[in-house]
Amino acid sequence: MKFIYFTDSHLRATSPKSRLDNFFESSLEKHKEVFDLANKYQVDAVLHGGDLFDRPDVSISVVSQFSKLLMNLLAPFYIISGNHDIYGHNPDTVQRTMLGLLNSIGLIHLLNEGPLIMDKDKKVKIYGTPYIYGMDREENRQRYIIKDRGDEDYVLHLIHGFLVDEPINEAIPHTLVSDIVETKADVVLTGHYHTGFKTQHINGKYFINPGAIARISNNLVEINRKPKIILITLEDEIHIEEIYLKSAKPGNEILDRTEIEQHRFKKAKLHEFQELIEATTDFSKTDVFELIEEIASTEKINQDVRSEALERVSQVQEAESGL
Ligand SMILES: [Mn+2]
Repeated sequence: MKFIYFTDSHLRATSPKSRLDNFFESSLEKHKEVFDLANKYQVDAVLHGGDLFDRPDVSISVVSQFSKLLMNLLAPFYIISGNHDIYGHNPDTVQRTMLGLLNSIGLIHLLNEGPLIMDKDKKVKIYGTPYIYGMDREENRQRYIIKDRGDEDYVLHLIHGFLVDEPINEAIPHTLVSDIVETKADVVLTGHYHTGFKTQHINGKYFINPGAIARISNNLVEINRKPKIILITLEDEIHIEEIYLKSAKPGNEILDRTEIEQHRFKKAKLHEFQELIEATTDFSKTDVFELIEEIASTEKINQDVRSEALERVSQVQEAESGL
């Protein structure tokens, strides 16, 4: 059986300030190429690692134009929700989002609950673990680990979380591949960390994050990174192939470096530091949920108060979204 995997599309109508091109048009071109590849390779499913949309309430025009592309995709499209797809980092809100809308009309299929079984020449079980608040805190590590296996030939596991191959700054909650090698999944597919990492092959298992299909930030890593997708072929063995997208333009054509160039001599060190931070995190440093968490832990505020604060912020976000 064949699958295409890609992640972090961040579809939105407006262009991020770092981009020189029309971000949405470029996004549509890339997705068209991905779906054309899926049709050409006759894959059994397209798998997406989450953050399809940049916000839970992206505009109707974004959803309708993307839906037109989806209608030309022959294989089913399976996805888990990422932090950007939902309100308040809470996957229970997904039915009230644009991702939930596409799921309810059957254009995409959410894998947030329960595994899917596909049975053709091989029996394949696909698990989905959506992003939740505090996903990469130690108490949530078990979400990354599949404990049981049945009679299936292969197990795939889609996860939206900060999985990395090497330790990074401790201040940023993350999970290491070495922490989850006991998983019974054969192929672990993650997103969230836009830079991605080199595919890890450990004890016969694959740990894969090809990096975001979208390039949002103008740091050096992103400028040199070329968007790619993964072709997974499950026969008697697992074959993993990387395919770079032809429609993705070179980073220096689409990402604006002027501000950084101007400061080249004066503030080189500062920018180096800034780029390190940006490369290791894709969420805003002023994320209200991170702030609540920080205040709650430094001020030793109890769990009930913390949960209530998070719940209220998520209600306000949703009320203000206009959906
Ligand atoms: Mn993302």
